[in-house]
Amino acid sequence: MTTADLEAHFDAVIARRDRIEPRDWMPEAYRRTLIRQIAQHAHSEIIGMQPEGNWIGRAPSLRRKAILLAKVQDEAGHGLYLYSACETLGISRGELVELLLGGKQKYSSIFNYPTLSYADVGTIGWLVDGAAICNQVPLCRTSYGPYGRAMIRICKEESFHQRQGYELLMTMMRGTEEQRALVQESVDRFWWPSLMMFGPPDEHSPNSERSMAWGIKRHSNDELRQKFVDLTVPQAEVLGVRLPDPELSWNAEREHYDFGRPDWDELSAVIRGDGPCNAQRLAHRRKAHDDGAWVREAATAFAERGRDD
Ligand code: FAQ
Repeated sequence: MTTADLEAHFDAVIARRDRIEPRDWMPEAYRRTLIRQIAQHAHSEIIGMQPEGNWIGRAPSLRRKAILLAKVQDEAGHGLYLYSACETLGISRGELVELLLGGKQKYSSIFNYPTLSYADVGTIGWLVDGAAICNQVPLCRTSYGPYGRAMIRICKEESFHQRQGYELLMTMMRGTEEQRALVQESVDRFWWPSLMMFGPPDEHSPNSERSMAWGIKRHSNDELRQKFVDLTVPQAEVLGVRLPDPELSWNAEREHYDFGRPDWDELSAVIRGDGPCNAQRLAHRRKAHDDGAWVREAATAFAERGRDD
């Protein structure tokens, strides 16, 4: 087959919204875009263990501690499925980890914000996992097979995480005045950064057009942000918390909520590495990586011994 034939085959698979699989021919730019997005996604899951991990030792009951431990372990699992999906594109997990630790690949902006109170565990479940689900459910139908299949399982678990966060906040809202104030304060801090998780507005999203044409992304950043707002406002009403946006109101004509403009300069700064916790998150990850060197060495030695036997 000529390159033109291969390209035509690739284009036909994308046009009928079918899957590209690891052994199929693909344009180099498609492969590079997938590595960038899947790696960023995997790194987010791994770095994303830190903000909630901060509260494992201080969870208020054994039950809450067990739930939080299980949730943080799930995030590790998501990172591993995603690194595996990325490896099918011809890059190793070791290389991906080096790119993260060297600051050459990104992870989600949201994990550069601190978790200052236990209510943040609930808010992360409700808003951050909620935003992650809005973004990730369409990725189950992404054009690259291994990524889409990894997303199916991840979405099931994220949906459970979102509900545990909402249940935690609901319990606190039924508690004391002080607990309700903690929830409100936490929602005030996390609302805008959660909207920023969907990425820059469409007119400033350099990758969207190409990624949507290739079926990697099925919806634009702004479409998904709107969906998240529409789903979340009624949940906030049931919970009894105020979302910190004076411009938030139902638009009967559009049949969507109108909402204010996130601070895009803040998002750029956080993506650049100047967020409140960027340095701390990477330093913690580098230390964990160094501390775990003996485990990797032992596992490699064990695998080599197995080969000799
Ligand atoms: N943070 O042209 P676009 C989770 C970068 S969920 C940091 O719009 P694209 C679950 C972007 O990479 C969180 N960087 O880019 C969990 C690009 O960089 P470049 C992870 C951002 O790719 C919950 C540049 O800006 N989810 O972990 C962000 O088309 C609780 C221009 O942007 C995913 O990764 C950002 N928010 O769209 C875990 C989902 N936004 O070109 C623990 C998969 C943009 O310089 C606890 N990813 N950038 O390399 C996606 O859907 C897309 O990659 C977007 C960005 C929508 C994030």
